[in-house]
Amino acid sequence: MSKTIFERICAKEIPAQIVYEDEQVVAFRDINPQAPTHVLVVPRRPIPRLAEATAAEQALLGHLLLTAAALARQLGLSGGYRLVINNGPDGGESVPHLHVHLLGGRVMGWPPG
Ligand code: DGP
Repeated sequence: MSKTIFERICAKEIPAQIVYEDEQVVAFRDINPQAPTHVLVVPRRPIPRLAEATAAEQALLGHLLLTAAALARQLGLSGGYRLVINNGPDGGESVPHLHVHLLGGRVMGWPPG
């Protein structure tokens, strides 16, 4: 199987504005930002999407969310922010590698599109 674009970013094979990384996750600026702050937090392990995550990934999923919350603090999103996980075609997922969108720096509308 060929690598996903996010695996290639995690491996530094293609450039991205990385804002955080550790042994489990990498966070980088979205190439097409939908808010003044738009960061993607991705597991290094290429889980295609949330629906395919298993109980074995429970700790990793928690780490993804806690990393997003820590980054929101670090990036100064004190007024609030939104986390989004798009799952499957109806959910608007375009890259088949699980990722959490961290969006902030503006007031979010509801319902989302
Ligand atoms: P989704 O639609 O939830 O699968 O979101 C995928 C996001 O990934 C989308 O907001 C654009 C972003 N993206 C796609 N390719 C690249 C890339 O090569 N670099 C970066 N930084 N972001 C990318």
